[in-house]
Parts: sequence; structure tokens; C-alpha cells
Amino acid sequence: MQDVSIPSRLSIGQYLINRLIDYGIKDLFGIPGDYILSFYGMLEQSPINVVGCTREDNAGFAADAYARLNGLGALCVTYCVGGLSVCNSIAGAFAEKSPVVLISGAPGLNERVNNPLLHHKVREFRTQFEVFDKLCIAACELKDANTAFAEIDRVLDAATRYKRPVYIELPRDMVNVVPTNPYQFEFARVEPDPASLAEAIRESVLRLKSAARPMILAGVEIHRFGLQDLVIQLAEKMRIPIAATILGKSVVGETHPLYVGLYEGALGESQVTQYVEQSDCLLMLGTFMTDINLGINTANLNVQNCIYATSEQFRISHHYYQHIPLEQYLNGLLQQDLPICNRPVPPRLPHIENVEEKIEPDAPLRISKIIKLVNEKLTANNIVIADIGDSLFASLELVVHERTDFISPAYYTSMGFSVPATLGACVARPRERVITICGDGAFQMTGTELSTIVRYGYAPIVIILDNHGYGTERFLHAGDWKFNEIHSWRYSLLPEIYGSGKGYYVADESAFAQAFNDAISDNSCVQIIHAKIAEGDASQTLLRLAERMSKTV
Ligand SMILES: Cc1ncc(C[n+]2csc(CCOP(=O)(O)OP(=O)(O)O)c2C)c(N)n1
Ligand SMILES: [Mg+2]
Repeated sequence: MQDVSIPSRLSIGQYLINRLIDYGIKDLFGIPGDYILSFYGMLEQSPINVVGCTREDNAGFAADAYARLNGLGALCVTYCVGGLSVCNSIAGAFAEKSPVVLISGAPGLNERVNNPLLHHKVREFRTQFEVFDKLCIAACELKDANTAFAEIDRVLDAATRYKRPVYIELPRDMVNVVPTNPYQFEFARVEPDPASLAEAIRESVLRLKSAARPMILAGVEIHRFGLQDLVIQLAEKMRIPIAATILGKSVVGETHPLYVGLYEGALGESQVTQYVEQSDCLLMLGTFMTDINLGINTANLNVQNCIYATSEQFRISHHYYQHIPLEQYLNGLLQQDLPICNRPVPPRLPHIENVEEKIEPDAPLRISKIIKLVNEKLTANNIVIADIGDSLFASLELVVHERTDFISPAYYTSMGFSVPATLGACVARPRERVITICGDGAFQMTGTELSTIVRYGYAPIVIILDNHGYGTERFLHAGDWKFNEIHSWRYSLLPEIYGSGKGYYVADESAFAQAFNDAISDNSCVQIIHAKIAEGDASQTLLRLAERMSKTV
């Protein structure tokens, strides 16, 4: 991003819109309200496409998915009733490093005089600001015309620099205010210490040269910071295999010949787990050390064999280095004389092979079968979105062809992400076909966003896994608990309510295969597949997870 010199006579609202466009925002999600109406008017007359959602938290999830695919996402809501509804979505974006810009209206500065009881206010006028100051990497209140432009630039820079959400509060009487002082924004650039960077690279090369079984474990930051090409170049130059973490699934295309699979500690395929854990030089690039990423603490990685490089920390074995930017580190490594590794990549795991699935007519529908049938049809043109629960665990077995085309809140794990995220993905990538897998519990939380998907004419395929409740929890805490049951809906009738779409109800393998084929070939409207799952069924990953977690919950 270039330094910018601002032509005078722009209002604060106009400047904000211009800068969003500069940063690549073409679409924005949200719901208006009186504290933000005049800015909404400005937005509607701007080149930015405003996508009206059914709930503010959904707008947050949609903006998050859009950010993951586009590099930055944005939503705009009204004060408190709208803003505070977005807390959970913004928390998820923070936890999973998704750069989302949240813009909220607020009471005008002039109407705050004597602190009257203006509607939507909670406790203090600043309450909402204080909440988002905690949940975001940077936050600003545009209360002073002469600092407003600088504040906008500061927080937008922070969003893209740290890949975390930011908050901009715009009092309604500041939208049309034109600052009087000239303004030139200068970015403060933190340059790495070249000696420290050189030493980190030197030590890494020594380690790689003396290793017999080096490999890369790629994490989500590689996607967020756009470093996939560098990682692939490095792997190809050294011919070393790559595995990915759960949160980093699809960070590299899963059909790449050097790709080994997902590393999930004891929760994953044992062949991949052993292969990663036997590495004597594990280059962990952009990986978060979360409990789920590391297979609920079942990962058995020897720190002494690890080079741990993220945007926040750099460590080789027990040596810590300060300020080593990932991109410069990878570029630096690539310029070195690197060893070629001859460690053979294990034979492709059975589910990666292109075997045609046998359909047992009338066989009760199992989640693993659904995944295999979906897998058969996945192409480079698909984006897969998985909600929490067995939708995520089972989807880990999918082979995602293109990098970054698998989206799931795999660390923060907030249910209800997937349907609004489907909207965000459809808006960001209208030419790609989104396939969404969602539990019935999660669907009942945020499924109203299908209405927006229909309204804007998108045609994703949404598969709802019906196990009449919170299946994951049944496995985590044994017992026949009523609290895990939910009301049964006739999901396949939803197109009737929303006014468009095609619904399918399927309860056996052949019906699912037929419905999924039909859904794939009909891209004229949204396709909703209500999949009634065999009683008590679960994916292998969920069963392994349950075994580990039932000891702790
Ligand atoms: C917003 C939110 N509330 C509660 C939970 C706790 N939780 C985790 S999994 C789960 C059940 C999910 O049910 P469903 O979406 O039907 O998927 P299933 O487990 O049946 O595959 C619950 C309630 C959560 N992760 N997120
Ligand atoms: Mg369920």
C-alpha cells in the first residue's frame, strides 16, 4: 500500500469509502439503522456493493469468509443493537486471523451533550467502543475531523498488517464533516534486524542440511499473508513433503505431489501422524499451536527438531529470534544453497485416490459415505465450507483441489458460521460453486441467511446433516441427554419459504448420490440437501476426538 496524499474537500464518510476501495473492498455486508443511515446513503451511491443480511452476526461471518478469500472484508452496522450482535463474529475473526473492518454508527457528538438517554445506549456512550477495543487489533472513534483521516488509515493498515479485525466508530454527525487541515499519511514501517534475520536463515540452513527427514508443516498464516507460492517454491526446491494443520487445510492444493495430508496428532490418519512426527527437522510455517490443530494435545512433536516461524514468533529449537518477518525469512531461505531431500512421500492415502464409490441401494446414510461421494465430484472450481461439529471433522477427509478453498472456523469453532460464510464466499467468488456442509443444530442458528443467498441469486449447494441434535456433544459427554436434542425441521421445504431453490430429502446412499448429482448439475438456484443420517453415526475423526475429550469434559 502506497503512502497517500489526500485531495482536500473530502468528507470523513467519503474518505472512509475511498480508502475501503483502495484496500480492495468491492462488497460490504450489514444492516442499517438510524445512527448509520446517512453513511449507508453514501455507500449506496458509491461503487461498493452493499449486501443486506438478515442478522448482524451473520454479516460478521459473511465478511469474515469474504476476507479469507479477498484479503479484506467489511461490514457496517448500527450502534449497540447491531454492533454488540457482532461481538462473536469479530472474536472469531480475531482468533483465526481474518482481517475484517467493522464500521458502526454512533450517536452524534452534539446530541450526546448532558448525556441524555439516547436509544440503544448501554451504560456509557463509549461502551461499544471499549468492547471492540478489546476484540480488535485496532479501534478508532472518528470524533475529531482533523485526526479522522489518519485514524482511518491507522486502523486499515493494522487490519492488513496483522490480519486481524479492526473497528471504526462513526458518530452520525461526523459523516459529512470535511476536515480543514491538509493530511499526509505515513506508515510506520518496522524493519527487521538484518543480522538477526541472516542468523535465523543461517541456522535454519544448517539444520536442514544435517536433517535426514525434513518436512514442512504449513499453517493458516501462509494463506492469510499470501505466502503460498513461496512455500511451494521452497518445498519444490528442496523436494521436501508438506503437511497442513486443520486450520491450515487447503493452504496448499491437496493434489500437489509433495502434499502428504493433514497433521492432527493422534486424531488424524496414523500414517500422516507418524510421518510428521518422525521428521528430524520440521519447518512449521505460519502454524498456530492450538489444541485442535495439535489433535487435542496429542501431537508428539519434539521442540528440538522444530523450526517454528509465524508472524508473531520465531524459534529454532530453543533459540528465540526477534522480528523475523515470515515473508523475508522465506525469501531469504530460497536464496540459499539448499539441500535436496530424498525422503519418499508416503503412498497416497486411500481416500485421496480416485476410486469410484460403490453405492449400496437403501443403505442408511453415513457421514463418511457423504464425504466420499462429495469428494468424487470436487473440482478446482469448488469452495468447501464446513460448519462446526461432524461437518468439520468429516470434511477433513475431503481433498480440496485449489489452495485456500476450504473454509471453516476450525479453531474458534463457533456454530452457525457456515451459511452466512457461504453468502460471503458467493459474493467474493461469484464464478465458483460453493458446497457447504452444516449440522442441523448449526443450521437452525443462522440458516436465515439462505434468504440473502436466494435474494442475490447465488446457487451454492448446502448439505444439512440431520442427526436431530448436537451430535458432537452426545459423543463428548456420554448419556441420553435431552439438552442435545433439537426440533426437527423439514429443511427441503425451505425453497418454498425463500421463494427459490431446490430442496431434497435423502435418507439412504443412493438417494444422496442422486440428489448430489442433480444439485451439481443445476447451478440455476440454491440447492438444499436434507441428509438424514443413520442413527448414532459419526466420522472416524469425531470418534477419535470423543475418546480423547470425554476424559476431560
Ligand atoms: C455458537 C456455539 N454454541 C455452542 C457450541 C458448542 N457446541 C459444539 S458442537 C455442538 C453441536 C453441534 O450440533 P450440529 O450443528 O447439529 O452438528 P453435529 O455435532 O450434530 O454434527 C455444540 C452445541 C459452539 N461450538 N458454538
Ligand atoms: Mg446435528
